Amino acid sequence: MKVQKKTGKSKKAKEPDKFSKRLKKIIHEYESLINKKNKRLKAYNGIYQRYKYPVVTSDHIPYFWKYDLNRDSNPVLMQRIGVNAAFNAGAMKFGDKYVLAVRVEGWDRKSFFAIAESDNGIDGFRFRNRPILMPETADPDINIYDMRLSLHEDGWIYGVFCTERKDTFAPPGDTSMAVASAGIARTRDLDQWERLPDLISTTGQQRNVVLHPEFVDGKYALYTRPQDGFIDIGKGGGIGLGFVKDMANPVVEDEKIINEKAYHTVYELKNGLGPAPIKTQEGWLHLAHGVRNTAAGLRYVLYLFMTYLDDISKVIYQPGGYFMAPRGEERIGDVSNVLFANGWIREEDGKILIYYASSDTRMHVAESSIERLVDYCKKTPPDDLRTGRSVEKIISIIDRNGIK
Ligand code: M1P
Repeated sequence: MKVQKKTGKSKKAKEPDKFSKRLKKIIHEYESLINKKNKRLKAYNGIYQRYKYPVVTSDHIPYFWKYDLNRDSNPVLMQRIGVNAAFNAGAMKFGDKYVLAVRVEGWDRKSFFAIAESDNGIDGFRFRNRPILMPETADPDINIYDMRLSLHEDGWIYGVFCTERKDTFAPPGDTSMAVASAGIARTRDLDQWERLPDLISTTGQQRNVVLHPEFVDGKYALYTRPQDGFIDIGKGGGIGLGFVKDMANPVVEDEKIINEKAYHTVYELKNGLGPAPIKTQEGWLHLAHGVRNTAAGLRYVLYLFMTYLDDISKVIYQPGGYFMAPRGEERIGDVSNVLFANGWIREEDGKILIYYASSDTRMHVAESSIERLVDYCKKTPPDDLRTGRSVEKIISIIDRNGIK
């Protein structure tokens, strides 16, 4: 029975207050997070500098995607929709905004894309009001993820991403066998997307497919990563390059591997291109991920390489080892020990913002420049694939430093 106060009002009359208080708290926490200033970390190797706070996390998802804000249908403001992680974002400058096409993964394990924008690229990332409802092909996507954005010289912004569907040849009872293909969509405003057919490749499944931003001999050039199975690469050994005459009929021709996986390297098990390469005066600069196996599971690190300006199939520089590896809190997450990058932005003054995800959970930014990254590629010793050679390189630096 409700206790009546002298005024005659029941306790229930206070409920709307609780609702308003809770809503105010939710909005306050959300706005405080978005408005939190980022800062450069002091630790610096001369090559790039990390920033302290993640730039996008699952907590950056707008509260109005997660809560039904109607008092009648949700009187105690329970969360109705959940987001598990926000990671593996494509990136580009769009007008004066720094834009991330974030892989958002819900509590239901389904990933989708949503655009987050910032004025300076290092903090203040705020999602647009609605996620992208990606148009489907005749064969609906079960999951989509890891979009690479390429502003192509044909004038379109392309988003190339992985589309995953159940393997129809899976034996009865196998509920995890899947097929990965490259989905393709294009847009002018990052809001309205035109879906094109999925990439047609004869080399098996495809993930980590990236569109080169320029025509090559009048054709679209795509970096691929053929793989025999959904997880296992098998014979598909490395980052490939193939050509497509028409993106509306994307059949890959002349696909060949240009950057191989290799024994006892950081890309021993598999590798894959990150974002679309950046053009520099000395060649195309590429950021990729390399994977090796360990007793604790797979370890994903980032590495760089460069290809010729006039022959994008030939690697000219490839520093040995990794460029970036998981560090501190980055090491822990849904899939621990993973750094993955599929977005970077080049500023007019040569600054480069590298957007990387840690452990399939959240997004970070690190800062460098064209000058530094090209110097890093040219002057860091390559991997000579033998321990003795690695020691010789250290001794050679010690000698050049005049140390006895
Ligand atoms: O879990 C690490 C990464 O695994 C896959 O990448 P790859 O195909 O190179 O192994 C992808 O699922 C990627 O999204 C994920 O970050």
